[in-house]
Amino acid sequence: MHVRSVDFLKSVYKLSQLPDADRPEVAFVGRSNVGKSSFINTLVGRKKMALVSKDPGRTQSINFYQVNDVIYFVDLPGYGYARVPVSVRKDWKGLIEGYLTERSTLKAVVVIFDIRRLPNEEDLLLLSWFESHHIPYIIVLSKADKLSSNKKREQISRIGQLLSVKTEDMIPFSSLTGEGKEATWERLDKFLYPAPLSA
Ligand SMILES: Nc1nc2c(ncn2[C@@H]2O[C@H](COP(=O)(O)OP(=O)(O)O)[C@@H](O)[C@H]2O)c(=O)[nH]1
Ligand SMILES: [Mg+2]
Repeated sequence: MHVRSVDFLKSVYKLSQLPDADRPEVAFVGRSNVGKSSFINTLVGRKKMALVSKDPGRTQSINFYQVNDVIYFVDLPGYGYARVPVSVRKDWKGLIEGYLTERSTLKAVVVIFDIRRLPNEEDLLLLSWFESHHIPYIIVLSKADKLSSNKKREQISRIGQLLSVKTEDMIPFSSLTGEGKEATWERLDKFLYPAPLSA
């Protein structure tokens, strides 16, 4: 995908504020600090498109961006904050789960894990939640430049085992080197523009 334009559209705090579901969209999710903003920025070739949130304890929004005016990129609030008050977490849950289950034009969710961390129970729950709701997802392993190639292979294999995902189905990514950018777009394009069933 050649990205010609990226424009911030709006921040959504309630389901009633969602923009019209009139084009294919991809959503991005990951823990705070996993490299989600850097990943999105690298993908679209912009330095500072995604908003960088300084305070994960505050209520966050779902942020919509238009890419080439034909698709939406949707930046979801992070998950997995032990310090967030229960009431705030409930609000997020309602907003994010409502969005993910009801959005007819959502083609795939990109789930970002730090390649150096082993996924925990919460990460596994997130993926099984996607499975049970038939929401397609892509796994990206961020900060791949931080590991040697041996260590990287080892880590990809361990993460794959834990998640029951084939190693080739996960994309090692680095916003520093650009590794994984093309592979991610190839995968996304298939979800955004599926081949017609009959020619
Ligand atoms: N070495 C390296 N650092 C990264 C990479 N991606 C993000 N970071 C760093 O990780 C920190 C968090 O990144 P950010 O994109 O703001 O994460 P977010 O909180 O998930 O949006 C920042 O200090 C980034 O510079 C990467 O691919 N390689
Ligand atoms: Mg961010």
